[in-house]
Amino acid sequence: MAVLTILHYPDPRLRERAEPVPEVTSEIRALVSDMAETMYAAPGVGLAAPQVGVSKRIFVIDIADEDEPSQLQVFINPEILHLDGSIVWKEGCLSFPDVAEEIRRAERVRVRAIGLEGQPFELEAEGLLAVAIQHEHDHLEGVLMVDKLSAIKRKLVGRKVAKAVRA
Ligand code: GNR
Ligand code: NI
Repeated sequence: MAVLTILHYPDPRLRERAEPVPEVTSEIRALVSDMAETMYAAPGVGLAAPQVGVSKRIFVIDIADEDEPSQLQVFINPEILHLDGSIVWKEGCLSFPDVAEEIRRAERVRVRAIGLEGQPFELEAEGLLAVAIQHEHDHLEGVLMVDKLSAIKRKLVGRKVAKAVRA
């Protein structure tokens, strides 16, 4: 187990499209375990493999409150099957320290993925879980939350991250 280094914007590795996972091996399970440890240490509600420099289609999410038992959800080769509705959420991203911005996304999402035992599953989510699934899925496509902001806000966010990373 290890806490991995999280890449910060504008690292070019955050812009790559991640590769599908051909098989859930013990190496993949070890990576997922490190990703979960990294997410909890941060702490964050999600983490995608490209954020730790691994170009694979994997993300982890845990939206349980701090006073609740942890509920790790692992998504390998996730596919968004359906989106509907609209919701604005104040999002953060571990690759954008000190940034929180309101972003509009779908309110509900249906996703198919493979779990840690290699089993396919489907899930319907709304609220924070739906937002987090879309945020993490974007990371696998090299899409970042700043891409959803106006050019002016994007520039401000870039400067804020540079300052936070220097500090
Ligand atoms: O920790 C995180 N919080 C968060 C809050 C609202 C919407 C999305 C997120 S994801 C983020 C962790 C992260 O950067 N995942 O890629
Ligand atoms: Ni993020």
